[in-house]
Amino acid sequence: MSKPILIPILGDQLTRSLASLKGRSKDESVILMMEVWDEATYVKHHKQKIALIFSAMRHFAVDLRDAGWTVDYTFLTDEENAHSFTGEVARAVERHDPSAIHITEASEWRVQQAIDQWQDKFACEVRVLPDDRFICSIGQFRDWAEGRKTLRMENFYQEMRKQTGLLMDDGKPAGGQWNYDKENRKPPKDGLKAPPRPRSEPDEITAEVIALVEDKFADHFGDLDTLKWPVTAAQAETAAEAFFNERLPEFGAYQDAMVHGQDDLFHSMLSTSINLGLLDPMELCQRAEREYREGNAPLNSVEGFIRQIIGWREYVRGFYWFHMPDLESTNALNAQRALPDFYWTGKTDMRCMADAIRSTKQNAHSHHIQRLMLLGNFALLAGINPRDVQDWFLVVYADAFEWVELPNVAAMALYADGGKLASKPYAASANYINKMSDYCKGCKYSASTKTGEGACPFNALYWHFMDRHRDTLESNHRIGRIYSNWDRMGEERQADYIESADRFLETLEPAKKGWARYQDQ
Ligand code: FAD
Ligand code: DLZ
Repeated sequence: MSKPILIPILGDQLTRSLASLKGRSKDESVILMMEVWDEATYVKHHKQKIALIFSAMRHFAVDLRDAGWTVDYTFLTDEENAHSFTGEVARAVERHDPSAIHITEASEWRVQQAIDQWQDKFACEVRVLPDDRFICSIGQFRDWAEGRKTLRMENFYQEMRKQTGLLMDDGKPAGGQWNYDKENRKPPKDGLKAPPRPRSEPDEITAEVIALVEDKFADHFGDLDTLKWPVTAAQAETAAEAFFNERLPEFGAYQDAMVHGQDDLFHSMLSTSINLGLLDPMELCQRAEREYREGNAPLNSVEGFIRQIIGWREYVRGFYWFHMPDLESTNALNAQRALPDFYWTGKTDMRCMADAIRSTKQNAHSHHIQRLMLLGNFALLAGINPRDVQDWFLVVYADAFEWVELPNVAAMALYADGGKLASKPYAASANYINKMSDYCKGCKYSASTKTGEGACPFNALYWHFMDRHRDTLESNHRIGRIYSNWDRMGEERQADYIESADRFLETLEPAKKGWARYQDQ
């Protein structure tokens, strides 16, 4: 081979049709895949997340080799491991003396910053290609966003529907409406159960990786023996097939429902596979549309699923790149409280929070409404500082990559961006949780008791939040009118709420250092 092209493939770029592989000849290319310490330890990722990524990377390397590519794979435990992507690329440049480096842009700002230095470091040409697995490029989003007073997912989503032609009939939205959100909020009926999803049992490669994680990352959060995420495109395909056949029809109606011990409900559980590149988001949307056209799934389910992907997923990705690096440090509500320890231990009498944290620990996953309306909502109401909350969400979920985690946490859940992403804070009292779940029935706290002993803490915290942010929120047309309810309560009742919330907040034990980051230890 004359001087090869070096093609580094990152841990979430496990796609055969990746931009940097397209049009490349196998004879002239060396693919570089790197397990590196810096990525495994910049936060103390859930054990399952590290095992999933390493296993999926190792399987992908085998798959590429089987297809005839030359793959240079560097293992975490190699004695010479350079710890960082840049260090590993430097070692690979020594080994292969490439004529050029071609890489698909990183999904995360931190990693792309490092890649942007490569042209100055290496003598050969460095070419960075747009990641065309996303439907909307970073530049396209910027063009759409620039000059707008407010960014709203709904407007963006309609553009994406028109651009992709998904669920469009003669230029109009299928069924006559763009959005069937109102039909995505059915409360769970008693005994609501979804069919179990297929689990991918660990093979030899995964078993090796599990042993590695047990050895090197023993003090990281989370259970490892429950790891069942797809680690190959074929396994992800099986998971997708099961979703389309068995759960998509009910996905729409119960999208916002929560049931104790039912961790997946009718959700697709495909985010890890999509984020790693094992499944193509556009193909999934096309398949969902086929299910609707063939009469196998109702429109509220199919539109809801497509909205999550070409709407929310694309929107938060564009939003992330549009607002980085400022998004990382934004704290519009000046929230300063430390994350409570129970986020790590699960030890709380709030049955809903305990269940969501149990599922997080056990599965490295909880579904959207648990993330937003329990874990996020509590942090918002209690005024937990965004840094702590961001770290927690980045650590604990197997699908957590900063480009998707940060906008969801800082902007959607915590309103820390001051309303750039969402038109109002997603703040809710026990009333909402009681309506949308079966959590409150068996809980030590009473959802209908507003203050004092035995009252659900979400009730007093809700008004504490509203009261302390009145100056900011009263003029918000979507939320401002609740202040007339607050005023009608009278001073004594208001004081009752504030005291109840304060008493509860005093009981919160701050998280011990060292759960999220090594440098805190
Ligand atoms: P489903 O409910 O089946 O939805 C289908 C797909 O739509 C998902 O797989 C995902 O790709 C996409 N999707 C749905 N909602 C969103 C959203 N808000 N943003 C982006 N994509 C979305 N998602 C991540 O992938 N990684 C994260 O780190 C992450 N952190 C989150 C933190 C908070 C506070 C909140 C509120 C949401 C977060 N989400 C994150 C979005 C969402 O909760 C997960 O994508 C979803 O729970 C994954 O489960 P699922 O595949 O069963 O999703
Ligand atoms: C999250 C993660 C971990 C734990 N380890 C690696 C790794 O060793 N090698 C790798 O290529 N990627 C890893 N990742 C994903 C990266 O941290 C990062 O999210 C992606 O490169 C996207 O920017």
